Amino acid sequence: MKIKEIKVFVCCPGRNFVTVKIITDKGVYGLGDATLNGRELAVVAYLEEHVIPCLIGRDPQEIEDIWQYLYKGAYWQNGAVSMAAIGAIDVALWDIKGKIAGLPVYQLLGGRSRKAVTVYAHVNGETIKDVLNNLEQAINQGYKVVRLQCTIPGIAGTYGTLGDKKNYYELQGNRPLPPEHGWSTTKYLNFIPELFKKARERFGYDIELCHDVHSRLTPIEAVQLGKMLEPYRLKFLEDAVTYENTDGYKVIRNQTSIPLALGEKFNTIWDAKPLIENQTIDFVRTAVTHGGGLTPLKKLADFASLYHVRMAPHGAPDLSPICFMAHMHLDLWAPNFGIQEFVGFGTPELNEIFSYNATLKDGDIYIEDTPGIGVEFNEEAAKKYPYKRSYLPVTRLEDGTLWSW
Ligand code: EZ4
Ligand code: CO
Repeated sequence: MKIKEIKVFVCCPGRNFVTVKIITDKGVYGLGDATLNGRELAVVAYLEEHVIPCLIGRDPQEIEDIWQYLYKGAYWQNGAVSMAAIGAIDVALWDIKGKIAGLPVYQLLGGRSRKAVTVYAHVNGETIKDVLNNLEQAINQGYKVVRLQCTIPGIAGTYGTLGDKKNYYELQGNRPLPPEHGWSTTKYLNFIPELFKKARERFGYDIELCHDVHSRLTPIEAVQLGKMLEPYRLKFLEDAVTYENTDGYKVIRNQTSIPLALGEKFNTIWDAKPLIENQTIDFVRTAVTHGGGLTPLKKLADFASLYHVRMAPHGAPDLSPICFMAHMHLDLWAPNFGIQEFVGFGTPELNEIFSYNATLKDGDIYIEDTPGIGVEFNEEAAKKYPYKRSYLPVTRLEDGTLWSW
């Protein structure tokens, strides 16, 4: 079997997605997600100019060798652009292998370790009251784990909240230049513990709660937050500090018992290695798309399992349904799966382009046993929604200093 052609599609059903399709000489094809929010066309160029020419004529069954060839062979290994490109190729090859075998990909990874994938929902709002009312709805819908974010009074465009928008697709799909958001650590630390205090007072401790700081704090500020949140027993605090400051996580770890999640921006197992082996984090958030595919994520999961670190893949709306389904296979298999981030099944426009069989019941996702990854991509529908340049926001302190996003 040989790779005959590789196509790259960019579509914008509310937000941009980059999709890779590997077509073989036997007619079997595979799909991968190469979406890198705000830098989509850099990945397209990386694929079209540098990756695809090397792959035509190769045996698509040699997933490991192709991964090593693209990663080590480039000499300039890692980085967000290259890993999104390699990740998409890798997932498309697993999709092909599953189709050849007639098996869903989780079977190829080692079979299922659980009946379904437990997810955490996003709950947010403009006031604590709004957030708690939305949390009540989420609990009634059956969610067992929920991420709480609330607008901080006096902070324009607080991370994780929707403002007057209905959903994340409406929020983030049309930003021809980066919007500027505000930040004040003092206002944040004075406000956010109250949200979790009120949530526990009203709903008790059965519902599991998490929170995403989005790398806005310094290590010692994260210690203060961790200590203030300890009584409310979070499942995890995500991205307390920017991931480059690996030693900063030791500062947090040594002083608060709050569980820590990190890694949506990791590109390789090497980014995660010191944090895992020093046991400074509890959940790894690396996505299949941004971490270079299922091949390295399987290794990351096995490595993390040695240290009781669990997998909690990034499930933001700027990952396509192909990544979502790849995560379903990874999560069904990984013995050290923790929790999957989930922001809903998307918009009608998105589902016109990508179709897949997944159902949500009592906060768990079930997938159907389809060979491969289990996603279909409608090329004609994708053409109706052409690429639109769009950016993630930047964050500034009140005095104008550019802050971490
Ligand atoms: O930063 O979607 O946990 N989810 C997040 C998201 C991501 C953006 C960029 O991928 O932190 O908001
Ligand atoms: Co996050």
